Amino acid sequence: MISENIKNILNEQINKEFYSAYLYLAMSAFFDKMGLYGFANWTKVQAREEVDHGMIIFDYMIDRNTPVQLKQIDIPDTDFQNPLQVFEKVLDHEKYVTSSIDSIAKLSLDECDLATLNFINWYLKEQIEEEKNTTDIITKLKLFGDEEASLYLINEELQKREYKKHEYS
Ligand code: OFO
Repeated sequence: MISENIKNILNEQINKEFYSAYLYLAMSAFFDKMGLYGFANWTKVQAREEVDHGMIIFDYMIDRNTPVQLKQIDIPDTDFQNPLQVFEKVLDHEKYVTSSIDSIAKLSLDECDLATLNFINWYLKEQIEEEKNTTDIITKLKLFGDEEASLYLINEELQKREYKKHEYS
């Protein structure tokens, strides 16, 4: 049986994952408007992965016979100016999500809920990848992003990202 504290923190995390999807969709719309379709594609694919992250927690709670409480999703930040500034926001956001996942791991440990600890381990690994992918894009933007030709090439690279349903493993 999942404790009240774990139930609450998992419900909050579902909300954070769906907020992440909203945030990436807002970014995708911004890039689309700028004509940066590769950036728009990358952020839209990420939005779909965030929905998968939320659904994986949803399914875990159902499997553990724990009540799911869907909370209101905040309006995402839309103060976007240019690709570098947007990806810096992405990194800040993903660091915030990493700290929430860390809190779930810590609470699971404190409460000796080893099943949830084992479950959340997948998210800990996922966050390492998300922060790394974002940092790589920021590095490229800082090195080359000011030149139009380079921005075009980065945009082409981001266009290649394809959505694959994120499966829990
Ligand atoms: Fe769900 O990892 Fe990003 O936010």
